Amino acid sequence: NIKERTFIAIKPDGVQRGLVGDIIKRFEQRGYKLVAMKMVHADTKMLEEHYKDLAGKPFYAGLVKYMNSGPIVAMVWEGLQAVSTGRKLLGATNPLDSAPGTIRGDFCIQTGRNICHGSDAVDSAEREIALWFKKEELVQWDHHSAPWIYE
Ligand code: DAT
Ligand code: MG
Repeated sequence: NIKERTFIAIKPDGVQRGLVGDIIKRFEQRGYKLVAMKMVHADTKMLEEHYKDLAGKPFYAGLVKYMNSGPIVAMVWEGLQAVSTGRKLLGATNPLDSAPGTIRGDFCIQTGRNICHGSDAVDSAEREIALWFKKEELVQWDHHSAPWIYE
């Protein structure tokens, strides 16, 4: 499905460290289409909802605090297997296990400061996109290189 969408976010550490451009570039140059983007300083309620599946984890409170510590850049990227390939572009959750060449493998060291988020499945991507974006914020446009990216 070349219309598959994933929710990608640059976390507060990625923003503070000046990595916004580098992270966007990885998705852009791979051929994915940006369909929504905004900078937002998310409140605790929003972040608790975003990470509700992790509510029982010992790191949950620290995770929400970290995500609330500054603005994030929230994005929706579209294209063939955007969800699973997006996760590959990000690298493993623990940056020490992330391969060099991935975003985490190139730019960070610890799980609790792993600079980016990506949806882990098509259904969670749909939930996260609906949580972070209004319908009208998802922009309909034609990627001029589509015929050069897809046969
Ligand atoms: P991912 O972000 O790769 O989908 P996840 O959904 O399991 O990973 O966890 C969400 C975030 O929570 C993760 O990016 C960083 C943080 N986290 C996960 N496991 C952690 C741990 N053991 N210690 C500290 N933070 C952790
Ligand atoms: Mg996750």
